[in-house]
Parts: sequence; C-alpha cells; structure tokens
Amino acid sequence: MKKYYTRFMLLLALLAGCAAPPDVVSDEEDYIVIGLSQVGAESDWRIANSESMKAVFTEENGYELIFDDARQKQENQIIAIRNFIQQDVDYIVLMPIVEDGWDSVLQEAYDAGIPVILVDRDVSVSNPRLYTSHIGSNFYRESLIAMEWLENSLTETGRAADASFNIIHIQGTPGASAQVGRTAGLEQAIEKHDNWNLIAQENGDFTRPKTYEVMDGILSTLPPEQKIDMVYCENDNEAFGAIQALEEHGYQIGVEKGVIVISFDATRNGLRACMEGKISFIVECNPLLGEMTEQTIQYLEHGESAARQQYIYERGYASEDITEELLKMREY
Ligand code: GYE
Repeated sequence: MKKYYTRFMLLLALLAGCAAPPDVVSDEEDYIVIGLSQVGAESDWRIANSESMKAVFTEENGYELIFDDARQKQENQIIAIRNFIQQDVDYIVLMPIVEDGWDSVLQEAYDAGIPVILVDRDVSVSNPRLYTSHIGSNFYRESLIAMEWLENSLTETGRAADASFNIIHIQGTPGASAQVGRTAGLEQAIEKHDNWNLIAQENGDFTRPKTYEVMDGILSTLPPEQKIDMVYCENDNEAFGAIQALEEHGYQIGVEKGVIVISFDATRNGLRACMEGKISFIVECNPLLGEMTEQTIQYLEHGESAARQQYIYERGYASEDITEELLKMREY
C-alpha cells in the first residue's frame, strides 16, 4: 500500500501546526489508492459506469479514489496518468477513449511498478505486459448479435427479398474499441449481402446532440424519395438523436416496414424506447463494472494473478422481449 493519503494527512497536520496523531497515520496507511481516468460523461452508459466505480472504491471499503474526468480527450487522460504516477498511486484504472497512442505513458506506469487495469474499452499496445487486465465488453460480439437478429428479422418480414436495403451508419468516437468492434460486424454483414448499401456513415461521438446534428444533415441532403431501411447507431444516446431527426423529417420507424433502428447499451431509457418500437433491436452493454474491477484489485492485493481478459455477459432485446418488470429491475 502506498503513502499518498498518509503524506496528505501529514501535510495537513504540518499546515495545522501540529503533529498528526499516530493512530490516524497508521489507520490511513491501509487505504489502497486508485487513480482512475474516465473518458467523460458523454452518455447514460458512461454516467452509470462512473457511479459503479465510485460505489465500490469507497473509504469504507478501504480505498482512496482519485477520479479524473478527461472530457473526451486522450491528452487529458495522458496528463491524468502522469499525475497518478507522480502521486505514486497503488493502481491505475483506465477507461481508454481510443485504442492507439498509449505505449509511452503505460510504459511509464509499468516502469514505476503501478499495475494498470483497463476497464470498458481496450488498448492496442506493442507490449501486452503494459496492462494487467482488461475488464469490459466484447464489442465485436455485440455487433454479431445485432446482425444475427437483423438477418433473421429480414427473412421473417420478407424484407430480405427487397431489391435494396439502404443503411445509415452513425459511428461512435473514431478509434474507440467500442466503435471499432461495433463497426466491424456491420461492415462484414454489408459485404455479405449484395443488396445492402451503405448510403451514409458519420461520427456521432456516442452523444445525442452530435448524432441529431449529423442525422439532420444527412436527411436534409438525401433526395426526398430516398428509401432508408436501417439506421445503425453505436449507442443508445446516438439512437435518441437519430430517432428525433428521423421523426422530424417524417420517417416511420419499424421492423415490418419503415426504418429499422439498431442500438447498443440497453440502458433503461434505451430499453423503454425499444419496448415502444422506436428502437427495433438493442444489444446490452453492461456498464456496472465496478465490482469486477474491485475484485480484480483484491486478487492482486493478495498476490494472485488476474485474468487478462474478463468479458461480461450480454444479450440483445427486441421489443417483444421487454417487460415493465425488466425496466424496473434495470440498474442503469
Ligand atoms: O456504449 C457508450 C459510451 O465504451 C462501451 O461508450 C462504451 C461506450 C458505450 O459512451 O454509450
């Protein structure tokens, strides 16, 4: 256990002009100090993820949490990690905004002997030992779940036989593993089907306002007679922005006919939109990763090794799979 908190207490004591009582120092020495670099607060998923981390890394559980919100900028995450290294934290928990560009700073953490746990998105580094474990979702698998539902649904409704199936694709933050994985499944499916056409592909940055703006732009420039069969959004907040723009431009959303809207996360609001038929199919992405992360740190604290890759169970939902009961039970 390291001494950030103890030093802080000593400094406070010095500033107050008195020596820290010995029992305070020895108690505080037991805190495990976590430096956590969060992407931002761009989506409902992200807010739930931050809350899940704050709920486990509490003083009552023996932790001191230094939480840094990078406001969607990798350079802020790099600065935060360097600060954590300087503060000599016990562990770094990193939700990396994008996959690339981490080699130097993670090498610095490695050289300082601070284990790095990746949560949510992944990184691509030349030396795999630069992080201890990755805890999160398999984004590529999520997109395969969506594509499997789509192919079956198109067969059932007869739409598979249409001469064309026109797709608008709203991507997440470019280079984020959630974007890379969710895009991969769609692009493979497009390759496989001769009648599937990608008519627009834009970045919605995982946010509702950005997606509303880009969708409004796309719909305003497409010819009025343009048939749109699907809008593939890479998270719920993007879907909300896309639905608003579609409705304002007079498009009907629907599985049988109209625009099919696909989304990821399955937050309570997303599931409700799916139950109401606004989102046609939604794939779960569970943000409640706090307990798995804390468990991993406990393993490491006890000298045990942690699994390098820890995926959380996830499934997809169509409208008919969703009940009020499920909505009530949803924690995010
Ligand atoms: O789907 C989205 C968030 O990386 C899994 O990022 C995460 C994604 C999530 O902003 O809502």
